[in-house]
Amino acid sequence: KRQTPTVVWFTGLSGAGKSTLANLLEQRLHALGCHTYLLDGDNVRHGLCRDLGFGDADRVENIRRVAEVAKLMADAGLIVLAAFISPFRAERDMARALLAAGEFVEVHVDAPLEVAEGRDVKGLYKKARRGELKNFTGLDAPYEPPLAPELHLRTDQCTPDEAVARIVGWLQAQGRL
Ligand code: GGZ
Repeated sequence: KRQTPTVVWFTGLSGAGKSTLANLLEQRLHALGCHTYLLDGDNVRHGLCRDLGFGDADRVENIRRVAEVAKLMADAGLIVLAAFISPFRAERDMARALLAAGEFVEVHVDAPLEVAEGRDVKGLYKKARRGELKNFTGLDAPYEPPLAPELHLRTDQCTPDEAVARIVGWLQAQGRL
């Protein structure tokens, strides 16, 4: 199966749907015969980045490491799916700059804060509102939305299936799948 090494970079608030879309996209890509690797907080913050917290400097370092690993995996020929809040434009641009032109596909997984907070799958927003969790993105830590992402998906206005179909369609139209 022919595929072009690509990093699909999902950015957005906690609860916006990054992991949901990344996991579903991975299923679709496997069905198309693609080789992929999914990087997210679950497999990174417990290992490679277990020494890092959620202050600004630690988030910067988290994204720097993930971007370097994503680059290595893309060099190995994989389609890499990276799902991190990645709140700062500068670090997302740094990740983009590590890769060849067209290899970095920035996907803004966008839902209004009220919607993301309303989902609160893990109860983290509640904790943060009670003051038990500091530096929570969207509450007392910043999120800088992308200015020119390759894809902007409003997850409060479409189903996960629809959102992922848009990503697959975009990758196919670009000749990357
Ligand atoms: C934001 C936090 C925080 C704080 C723990 N702020 O929805 P989740 O739970 O499963 O995903 C969030 C995850 C964010 O980790 P990232 O590595 O993606 O962040 S960053 O890119 O900013 O480095 C959330 C949980 O960790 N979590 N504390 N204070 N999210």
